[in-house]
Amino acid sequence: MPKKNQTLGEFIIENQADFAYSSGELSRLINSIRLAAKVVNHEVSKAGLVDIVGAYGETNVQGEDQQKLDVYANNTFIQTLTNREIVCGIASEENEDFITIEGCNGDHKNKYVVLMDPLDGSSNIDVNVSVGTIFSIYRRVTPVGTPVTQEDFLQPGNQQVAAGYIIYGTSTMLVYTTGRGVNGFTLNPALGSWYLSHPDMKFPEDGNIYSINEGNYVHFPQGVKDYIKYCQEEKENRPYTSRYIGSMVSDIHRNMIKGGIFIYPKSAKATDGKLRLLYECNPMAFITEQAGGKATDGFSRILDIKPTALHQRAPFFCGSTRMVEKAEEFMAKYG
Ligand code: AHM
Ligand code: MG
Repeated sequence: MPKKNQTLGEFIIENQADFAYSSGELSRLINSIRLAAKVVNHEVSKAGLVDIVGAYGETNVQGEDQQKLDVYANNTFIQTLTNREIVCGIASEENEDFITIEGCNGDHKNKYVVLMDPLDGSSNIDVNVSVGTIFSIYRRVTPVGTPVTQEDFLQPGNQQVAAGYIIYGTSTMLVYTTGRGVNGFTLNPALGSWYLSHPDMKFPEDGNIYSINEGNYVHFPQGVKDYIKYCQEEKENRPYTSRYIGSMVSDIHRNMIKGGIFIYPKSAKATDGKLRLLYECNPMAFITEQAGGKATDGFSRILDIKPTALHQRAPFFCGSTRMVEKAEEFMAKYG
């Protein structure tokens, strides 16, 4: 049973058994992610000073090149993981292809691959709205001792050994799962320590918040249009509340705490939806299921989709189980 006020470091040590095939490698990997997250958090929190120190993409007053924050986050996570030689490969939403990491003396001995969206919702930075980092960890399927291949990254989400997100919000939180529930840690920026603030997080089984970009309404499938009308109907505990930040990590984080559904459906404009299966949907789906919620593409389980391309997209229905099931009922009417 997780203890309150525990630090993330203490939690990892105490829960070693949670890490499948525990050789310490996965613990070290999570440790590297928490370090990179602190570095990115420091930079994100200075974003409002951009007019003072110089805009991103320009040279600042110290003569240093200011990187765009999503590029900065991408480089920070990649460098932190690469320098510690604890993964054999990284795939990022920001990179066209995956990166192979050779390991010590080029021995390709490391077992894990990381897939990530280094700064999700980055269009929100300019207006001081929360953004997030999403990560997903798998054991490689190709033999240790050889370079990773695309096959190691194109595994269905049900093979994830860990997944998590960092939310750079009013406080900064790291929420993750290793397949035994979901725990949330809040950063104390003065000390640089993450404290267990949200042990054993659970989606309420039902909720009253729906999160969808209704501006795209005319392009949505009929099932989604009907579900939106259902949410707005004056009946039982409805109408529901509509909340859409446009930063998926924040929208799903709020819904996990309060009870709700997040939908990014396919549309006439985006025939497979917008969100990326490997970097966004799979990790959020794993966390959601581990928190007792449900994540589908409107018809079937996200985690059972066999990926065919690194940057493939998927429609995403995610949240409190009863709400997702209700949305699926409407979807099923139109096949
Ligand atoms: P990004 O990875 O380019 O930041 O896009 C993902 C984001 C999600 O966080 C968010 O839910 C969605 O895009 C918002 O898209 P839209 O503006 O189409 O509603
Ligand atoms: Mg994204």
